[in-house]
Amino acid sequence: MKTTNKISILLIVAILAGLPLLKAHAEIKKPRVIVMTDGEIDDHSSMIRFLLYTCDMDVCAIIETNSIFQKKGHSGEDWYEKQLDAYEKIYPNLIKHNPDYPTADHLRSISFVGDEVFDRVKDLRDKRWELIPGGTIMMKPDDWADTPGSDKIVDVLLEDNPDPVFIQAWGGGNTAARAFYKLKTQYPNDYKRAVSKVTMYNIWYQDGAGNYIENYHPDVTMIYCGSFAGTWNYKSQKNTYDFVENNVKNNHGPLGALYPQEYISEGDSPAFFYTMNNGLRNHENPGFGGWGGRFEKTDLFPNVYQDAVDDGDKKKSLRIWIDDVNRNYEARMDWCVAEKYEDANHEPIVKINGDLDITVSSGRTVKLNGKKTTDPDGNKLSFKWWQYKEAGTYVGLVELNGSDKATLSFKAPHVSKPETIHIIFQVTDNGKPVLDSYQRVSLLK
Ligand SMILES: [Ca+2]
Ligand SMILES: [Ca+2]
Ligand SMILES: [Ca+2]
Ligand SMILES: [Ca+2]
Repeated sequence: MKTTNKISILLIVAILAGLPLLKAHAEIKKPRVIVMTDGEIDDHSSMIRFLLYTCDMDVCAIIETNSIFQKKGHSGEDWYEKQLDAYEKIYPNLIKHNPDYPTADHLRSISFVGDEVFDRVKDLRDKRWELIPGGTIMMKPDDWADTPGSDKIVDVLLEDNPDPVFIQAWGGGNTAARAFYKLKTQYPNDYKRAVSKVTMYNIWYQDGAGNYIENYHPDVTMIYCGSFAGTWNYKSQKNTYDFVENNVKNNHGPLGALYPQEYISEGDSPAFFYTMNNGLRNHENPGFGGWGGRFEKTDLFPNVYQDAVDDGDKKKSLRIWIDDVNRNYEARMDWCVAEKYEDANHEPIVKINGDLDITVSSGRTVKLNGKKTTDPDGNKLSFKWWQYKEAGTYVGLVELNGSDKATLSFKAPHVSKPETIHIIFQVTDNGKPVLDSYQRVSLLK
């Protein structure tokens, strides 16, 4: 059959506005997240950063668990309680910069202890290299006791809310495994609806839950992140001693003062970078890429993803954002102590005119207008449109006209089958520190 020579191109200019700082952005739905932390020392560091981004997410629960590395867990200690107390002290200041921060009492009300049973992980550390997608199932949670943490997961997933829930395993996933088991056996009519909402972002599989969930709960989207190692974990970022000393631990309030390490060391932070509401739409699709990295489907299961290898480099998709992420953190730390809004920097508010899902034909000129982008501090803005090549299926590079202007035009290329192209509109201010916001344009043709 003869194919038409006019190929349809779907241009999706998704609203990827900057972090929703102002009320004008209240319509953007914040990702619902559940954190599971094993309380390792670098989890303490990640939690401090996480707390400063709770205004950008809908935090449903924070659950303390164990892992094959922290076999007894750390809920019996008070590291987390101390952080919430410090957060409470800076809260009056934080809300001057973003009114959406939850109170410390609210966070306390959604904090739980989950699975910290030593015997379930005691023999697994030696087998940790087998705890990968497609690995052997080494446990089943059938006869385990429910925990306050697993029951909270059940409650959140049973809610009559179809929006995705992002469960982050900073440690083991046993608490979630038990929750999924309970849903399957005690709520069979709700089970599929409940677990289909879940994307679970795993920092490795730090117990037997990953391989169990892959096989027994295949409707759960599983992300296996191994590339945190070498990008965000212990000492993988060079020369961060001064950053931590000057921008976190000293003169930035009681929360920063609790940062337990002398350098940036946050192996688990990519799990919540994935749900950053920063315009990159990272969490809408594991293949999109963003602060939390980019992932490709394995051929083992329909809903299991692992680190994408971009340009032959598994760590590239996390590494390209590290500077942006840390400068943004520097500004958040300033919010802890800046008495007035004007005394700290805030991200640009990115806006692209018109429909955000656009269909165009091959050969047509696509015009995108980001002129309504503003900065809440009145900073000077610079613009960069760039093609996120790995995120799209189209292998070529598109010629972008005006890539350093607020408006962009380019010609939609001719294709022989449906393809996608992702264009990022990156807006950078000239405040201190310099901050970026983004908007993604995805072209389906
Ligand atoms: Ca405790
Ligand atoms: Ca951890
Ligand atoms: Ca500072
Ligand atoms: Ca600014």
